[in-house]
Amino acid sequence: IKHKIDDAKDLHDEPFGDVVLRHLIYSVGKDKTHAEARDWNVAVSLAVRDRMVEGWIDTTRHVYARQQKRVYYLSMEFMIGRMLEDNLTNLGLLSEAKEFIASQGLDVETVLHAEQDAALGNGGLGRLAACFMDSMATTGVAGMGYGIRYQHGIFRQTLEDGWQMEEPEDWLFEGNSWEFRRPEVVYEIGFGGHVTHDADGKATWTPAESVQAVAFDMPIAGWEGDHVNTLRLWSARQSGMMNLDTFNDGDFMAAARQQVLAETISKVLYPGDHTPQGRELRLKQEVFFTSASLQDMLRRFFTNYDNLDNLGDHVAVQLNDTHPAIAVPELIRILMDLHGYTFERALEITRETLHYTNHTLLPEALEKWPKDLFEHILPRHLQIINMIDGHFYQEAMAKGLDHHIIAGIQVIHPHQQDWVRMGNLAFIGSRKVNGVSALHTELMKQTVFHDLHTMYPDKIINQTNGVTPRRWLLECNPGLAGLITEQIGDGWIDDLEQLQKIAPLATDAAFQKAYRAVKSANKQRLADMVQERTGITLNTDAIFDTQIKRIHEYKRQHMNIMEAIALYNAIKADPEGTKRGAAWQPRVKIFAGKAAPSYFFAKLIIKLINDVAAVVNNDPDIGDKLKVVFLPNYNVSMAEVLIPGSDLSEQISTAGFEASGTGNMKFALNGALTIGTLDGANVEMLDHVGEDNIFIFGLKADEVAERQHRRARPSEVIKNSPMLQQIMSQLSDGTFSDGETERYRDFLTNVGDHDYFQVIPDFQAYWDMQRQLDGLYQNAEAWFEKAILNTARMGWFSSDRTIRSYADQIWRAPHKMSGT
Ligand code: 26V
Repeated sequence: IKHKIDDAKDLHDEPFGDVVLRHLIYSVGKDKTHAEARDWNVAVSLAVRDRMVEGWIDTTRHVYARQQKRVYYLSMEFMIGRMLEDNLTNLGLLSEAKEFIASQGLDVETVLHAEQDAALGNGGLGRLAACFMDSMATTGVAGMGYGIRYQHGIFRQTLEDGWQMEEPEDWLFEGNSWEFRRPEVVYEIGFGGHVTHDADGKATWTPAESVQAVAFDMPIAGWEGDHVNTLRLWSARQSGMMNLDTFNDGDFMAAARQQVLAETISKVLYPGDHTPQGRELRLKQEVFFTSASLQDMLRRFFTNYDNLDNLGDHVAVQLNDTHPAIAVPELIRILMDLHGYTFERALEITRETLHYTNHTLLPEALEKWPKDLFEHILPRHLQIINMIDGHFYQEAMAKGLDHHIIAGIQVIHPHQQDWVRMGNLAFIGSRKVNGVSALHTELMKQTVFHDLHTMYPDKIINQTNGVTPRRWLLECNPGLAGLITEQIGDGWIDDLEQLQKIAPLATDAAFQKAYRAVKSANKQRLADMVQERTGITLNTDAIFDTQIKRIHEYKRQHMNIMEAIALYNAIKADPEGTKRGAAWQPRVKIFAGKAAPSYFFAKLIIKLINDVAAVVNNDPDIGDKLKVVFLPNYNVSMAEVLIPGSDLSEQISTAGFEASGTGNMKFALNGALTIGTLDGANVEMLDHVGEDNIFIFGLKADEVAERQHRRARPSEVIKNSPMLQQIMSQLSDGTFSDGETERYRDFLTNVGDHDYFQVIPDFQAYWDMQRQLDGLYQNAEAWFEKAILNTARMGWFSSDRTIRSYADQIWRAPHKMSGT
C-alpha cells in the first residue's frame, strides 16, 4: 500500500525498526537502556500509527471526492481490547515488528501485551461494535463510529473469598497511543431550561446548563491497511472557561466543582448490561454523545451539500440499541428549530436516515425513562415526542388499528403517562429495524414489536451477527491460521467462506495431526495462564470445557456448575468408572465473566462456582478427572487465549433469550465443538456446520414460552431425579459452603421453586449430551473431524458478511466485494 500525501515524507522507505527507535527517543523520551516494556510498546505503536495516518488521510480524501455515502455507527459501547496487534496485522507489519522487538533482546509477547484493554463496554453489544469497525474498514464502507471516551471502562473484577468485588479501571493512566485529541472539534450539549414559541410557532429552546463534547479520534485500519476509518469518542468538559468571577472571589473550590460536575458525564461506563438503572447521569450520557455526533455529522454534511432535503441519500445512521434513540427527536429538533423544516418533513427526513438494531428482548433491559426526568432534562425533546405520538396516532388510525393497540405502542402511553419508551421511539423514528439472528428477529415480530410490526410489515429485517476473522482467528490463533494458509493460501482472511476448502481435509490423517498439534499447543498456553492466575494445574488431556460471557440467569452458568456437581458426585460414587463400565473422561470446567454489581443472584452464581471449585479441586478421589476454574476479570485479551485453547463451547441459554451470541461463533471458528440450545445464532450455526457437528439439547423457544406462561413448576422433575435431588440437598446441607446452610437458600428457591429459566427441565438432556461428548472425545479422529468441519463451515459468520448485508439492505451504501 502506498498513499500519496503531499507533505508527508515517504515513511515506507525508512526501516520500521528505525522509526520505532526514533519514537522511543523523541516521543517517549527514553533511550534503549532505560526503556521498559511499556515504553517499547508505545514506540512500536507510534511507528504503526505513522503508517496508518497516510491511509487515513487518503481515505478521507477519497470518500470526500467521490461523495461516497457515509455510515455512522452510534454506540454507547465499544469493547475493543488491545489495539497494537490488530493494527500491526492489518498493516502487514506484524512479522517485521516481532523480528525487530526480538532483535532488541526483548520478549515479544511482553512488549505487544504491555497495553491495557480498551474495555469501553459491557459485553456482546460493545464487542459487536468493535468487530463492525474492523469490518467496515475491511469492506471499504465509509463508516465512522461514535461513542463516549469513558475515563473508566468496565470495572476490574477481583475475588474475595469467592465473591465478586469491583475495582475502578483506569485504562488511560499510562496514556493511549492510538488517539488524536481534536480540541478544535467541540460542540455544546444543552440540558434543562425552557422553550418559547414565537408568533409563527417557531420554537426556541434555552437550556439551563450546557457541557462541551470534545472529539478524540482513533484510526481504524481494515485488512491490508488501505481503507482507514475513524472511531470518534467524545469527552466531556466544562462549557467555557472556569467561571472567572467566582475564581476572582477566591472561591476556587466552587469553580472547580462545576468542572468536576461537567466532566462526570464521560467519567465512567455503566456496568449493568441487562439490568436497567434509570439514572439521570446515564440519560445525560446518551444525550451527550448522540447530540455531539449528530452535530458533527451535519457539520460535515454541509461541507458537501447546502440543504438537508436529501440527507438520507448521503448519510445512514445506525443506532446500536436504544441508547442513542434520542437521535430521533434531536434530529427532528435540528431540522425544525435550526433549519426551518415543518414537523412532517423533519420526521420524513429522519425516517430516511436513522436505523435501529435491537439486541435483547428481555423486558427489564428495554429502556424507558420517567417522563418527569425527561421533561426536566429535555423539555423541547419531550414536546417533539408528543408531536411524534400525535402523528403516529393518525398514521395508526389510518391503517385501521384499534385505539387500545395504538396506546400500547405509542412512545408515551396516553393513559399511563409516566414513561418514555425508547424502543417504541427508535422503532417509529427509523427506516429499518433489525434483529441480530434469525430466531431473535422472528421473536421480535411475534412478541415485543408485534403490533408495530403489523403496522409496518417491511420495517423489521434480520441481520445475523458475525465476528472479525482478523482478531478472532488470524491474531488469536496464529497456529491454526498458519495451518489454514499453508493449505489454501491467505485469501480466507478477508473472504472467510474460503475456509470451505479445508473441509475435504477433515479426515486427512496428516492434516488432523497438524490440527491436533495446534490445539494442544493452544491448550498448553491456556493452562499456563490458568496456572499463573489461579495456581491451579490443569491436565491438558482433559476436555477443556469453557463458558465465558456476562453472568446472567438466562445464560445459565448455574446449570453448568450444577452439572459439575453431578459429575463430581458420580465420580465420587464410582471413582474408577467400574460400575458404569468405562473410565471417566477427564474434564476441566472453565468459567469467566462479570456480574452486574447490583445483581445479587449473578454474584451468588460466581460464589457457587468458586465454592464448588474449592471442594472438587482439593478432593484426592477426584484428582485430574475434574477441575473447576473461575478466572477473574474476564476481558477481550483473556478471550483471545481461552477461545483457541478450548475443546468445548458452552452456549446453553434458555431458548428464546440469547438474541444471538457471538462467542459461540468465535469458538466454533477455532474448532471447539458447541454444546448448546436452539437459541440465538446457534440455530444458524446448526444449519451451517450440520447436525452431526454441533450438540443441541433442551427445550425449544416455544416450549420455554409455554412453560413460562403457565408457570410450570420444577418440583415434579426434581422428584423423579435422584441426581437433582442430591444436588439440591448438598446445596442446603452445606457440602459446598463449609457447613453453612443458609448460603444457597435464595438459589434453592430460585431454581427449586420457580425456575423461570428452565434449568431443571433441561438438566437431564444437558447431562446426557455431556456424557455423549465424553465418549466422543475418546475417539480423537471422530472428534477432530467435527472440529475441522466446524472451522471449515463457519465462514458465513464473518462480520464482513454482516457488514456487506447491512450496507446492501439497510444503509444502501457502497462497499468492496469479498476478496477484491
Ligand atoms: C442494556 C442496558 C440496560 C440499561 C443499563 C445499561 C445497558 C447496557 C446494555 C444493554 C443492552 C445489552 C444488550 C446486549 O448486550 N445484547 C447482546 O448483544 C449481542 C450483540 O448483538 C448479542 O450477541 C447477545 O446475544 C445479546 O445479549
